[in-house]
Amino acid sequence: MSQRPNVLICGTPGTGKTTTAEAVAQQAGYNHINVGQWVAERGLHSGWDEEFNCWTIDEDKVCDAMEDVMAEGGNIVDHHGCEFFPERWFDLVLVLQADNTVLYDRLEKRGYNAQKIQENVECEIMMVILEEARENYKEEIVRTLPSNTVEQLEANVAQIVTWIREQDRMR
Ligand code: DAT
Repeated sequence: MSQRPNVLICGTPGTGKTTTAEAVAQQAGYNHINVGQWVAERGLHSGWDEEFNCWTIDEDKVCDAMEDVMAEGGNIVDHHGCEFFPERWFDLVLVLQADNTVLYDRLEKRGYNAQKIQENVECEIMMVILEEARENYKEEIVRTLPSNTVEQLEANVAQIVTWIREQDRMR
C-alpha cells in the first residue's frame, strides 16, 4: 500500500464515465486513462468491427500497454467493461448507472442508431456491467453510483475525490 490508488470507472456507454473520470482526474491531480481512446490512438486492437462499428479490442495489448502506468498508481481508468483487467490493479471499482429514459436520450444525442441504443439500454436494465464487476472484484471495493443529473455527477466526483485524498494521506 505505498503507491497512490487506481480507480476504475465502468458502466454502460452513456452513463457518464468519461465526464466523471475527467473531473475526478483533474481535481485529484490523477491521470485519466480512457481505454477506448488508447485503443484507437495506440492501435491496441485486432481490426475494425463492421457490425458494431468500433475497433475490436485486443485485451492483451491493452493490458501490456497499461501495465507500467498502472503499477505507478494514481490512475482513473474509464472503460465500459471491467472483466479483462488484472484484479490487482484496482483499489476501487465504480459502476455508474443511469435510468433508461436518460440513457436513451444521451445515446440518441450521440447519434447511435435504434438498434445500438436498444442494446445498450438493455445492457443497463440487465445490469450487465455491475454483474461483471461483482464477478471480477472483491465485493467491498465495488460500488454503484447514480448518474442521471448534474447534481449526482457533482456529488459522485466530490465523493471519489474525497476517497482518493483519504487514501493518499494514509499511504
Ligand atoms: P460515457 O463515457 O459513459 O459513455 P459520457 O461521460 O460521454 O458517458 O456522458 C454522455 C453524455 O451525458 C455527455 O453529453 C455528458 C452527459 N452526462 C454524463 N453524466 C451526466 C450526469 N450525471 N448528468 C447529466 N449529464 C450527464
